[in-house]
Amino acid sequence: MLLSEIPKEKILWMYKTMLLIRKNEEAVEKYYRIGKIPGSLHLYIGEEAVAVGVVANLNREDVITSTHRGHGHFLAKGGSLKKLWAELLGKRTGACKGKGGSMHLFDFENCNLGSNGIVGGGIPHAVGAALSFKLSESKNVAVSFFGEGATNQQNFHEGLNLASIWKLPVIFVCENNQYQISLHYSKQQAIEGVAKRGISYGIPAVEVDGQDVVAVYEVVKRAVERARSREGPTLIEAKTYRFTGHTIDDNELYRNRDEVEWWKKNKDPLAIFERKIIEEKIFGKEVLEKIAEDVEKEIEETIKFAEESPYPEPEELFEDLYSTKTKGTLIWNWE
Ligand SMILES: Cc1ncc(C[n+]2csc(CCOP(=O)(O)OP(=O)(O)O)c2C)c(N)n1
Repeated sequence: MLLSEIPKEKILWMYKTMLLIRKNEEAVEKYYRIGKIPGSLHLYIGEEAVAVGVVANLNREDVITSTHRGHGHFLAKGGSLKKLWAELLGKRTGACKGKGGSMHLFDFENCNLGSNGIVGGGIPHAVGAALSFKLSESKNVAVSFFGEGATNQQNFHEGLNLASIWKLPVIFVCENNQYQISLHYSKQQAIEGVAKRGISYGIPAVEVDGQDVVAVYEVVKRAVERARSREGPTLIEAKTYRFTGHTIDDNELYRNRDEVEWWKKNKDPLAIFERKIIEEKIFGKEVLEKIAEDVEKEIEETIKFAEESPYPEPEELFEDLYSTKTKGTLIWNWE
């Protein structure tokens, strides 16, 4: 697909969002290292093209579910940077009122059913959302992001099977960044690649270069069309790479520095996209530089906001932990 086939405003949005995700993760890393962010931290640097290439095809009403590496998905789906930072710092203005932290970023306003510390935990949520779309005859779709490690987990297999037999409007997006903590994916499964797993469930599957946002955009476009026209689910394996350790405290003894440097030098999704934009004469360098300036400013202002926000009061600790009555509407009487 040529860039000129994508509307210019969308290209701008894609570039800005990828840059925002990258610069934000870099700022979060710095902040964590000076002891300002409690809990664990899984950065998304290197994988930006997947979240952005996918979400560029979605409407606000389409649902996503995310992972423990979820800052990028949250921002791509329209989540507020301020709510993200306030959540990281444990402040009341955060996405989960300061009680979730990095791994639990929910944003119902933008139909993000949340990131999740349970590997593969978002898959049943996406399948459930897709079932509700089918039963209510809505045209919305659900997307579940997960890592390749999650494809060895039972939620993946049950989710794909149900989605297939019920022909649900759901897209399974596997971000194959090659490592499950310290284990290379070739040691996690006997067959090569995740996409092949679609065969056993009768689900069309495709492998795509996850470092090329245009390639991701193109395959997801087709998957979304399939879902909206009730043709059923699709499995997408985006081949990607995390440029940082599994968590921020990972000493990465399981992989070679040359390998990491090779990916940074040759497969940086931002550099690849920037080159395409310039070469295909979509925008000039000065437009991209202005976006970079705006992004830096937005992050700076956001950190100030999060720092100045209050912590929750101790008596708020037990609020919002359990759901009470469902706010859903009964759309199917199962008696
Ligand atoms: C059900 C479950 N099993 C194990 C873990 C421990 N764990 C946390 S992250 C992780 C690796 C996940 O790898 P992958 O799904 O490929 O995602 P990535 O971290 O590479 O993005 C594991 C095993 C967990 N959180 N949940």
